[in-house]
Amino acid sequence: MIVFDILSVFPEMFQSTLGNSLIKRSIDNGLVEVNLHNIRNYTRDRHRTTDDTPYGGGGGMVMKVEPVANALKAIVPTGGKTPVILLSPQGETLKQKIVEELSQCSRVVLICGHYEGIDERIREHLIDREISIGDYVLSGGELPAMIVVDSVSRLVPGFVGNSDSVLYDSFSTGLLEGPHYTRPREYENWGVPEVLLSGHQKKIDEWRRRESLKRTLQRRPDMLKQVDLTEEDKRMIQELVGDSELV
Ligand code: 9D3
Repeated sequence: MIVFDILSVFPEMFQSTLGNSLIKRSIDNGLVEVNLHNIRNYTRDRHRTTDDTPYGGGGGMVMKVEPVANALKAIVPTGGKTPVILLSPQGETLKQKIVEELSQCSRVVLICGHYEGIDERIREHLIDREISIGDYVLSGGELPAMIVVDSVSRLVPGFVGNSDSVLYDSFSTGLLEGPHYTRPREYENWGVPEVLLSGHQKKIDEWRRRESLKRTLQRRPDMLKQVDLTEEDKRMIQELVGDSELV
């Protein structure tokens, strides 16, 4: 069971996603809980202001510290075990390693920005961690927060269909998957590799490993440096590079 508390000025953005996905099933099954908190509800001024102009001038608006601080005081249990995460383009890039780490938490707080910037005191005093989902510019932290919820939730034991498939996730094994095929044996004149139809399991396993290494070598050679390769793997890679089967 994991609880996500999401702070946003657009909490409605989450409803369609959470109501129409595999996560919905986990929510219904009580494995995942998502609490949406509108930052605006934690403002105390007449105009319910969540942002303001920057000190020192310049364009754009800056997310105010008080509403976020008020919201966190109301939401986060004292004791300091719950990670408070800011979704921001300046954060560390989300990787499966981080996803695995977060899936061990019983509770995670996600703060979504929607501004050109945030008051630095939020970063200095209120958050534990800052996460980006990659080097491209989005309009806010809501989609990134949903990506965190999605990627973490599927690792929660009991999540629909995660029994052993998660163990073979590309980013857990450290290699990309090779090609898959299913019926029919022939479509138009597009066939299926003979070895997969041979019934010779050892040969099939060997072929799959080789294809997985080949694909990783072609598309993500950077990943090969992070993975523990067997002597057999190294031999296969030598062969692949030598044959320049890669073109
Ligand atoms: C004009 C402001 N931008 C200067 C380049 C900074 C900026 C702040 C906030 C740009 C985008 C955003 C909104 N994006 C997010 O809050 C965000 C994000 C993203 O844009 N890309 C990847 N990951 C993330 S996590 C949160």
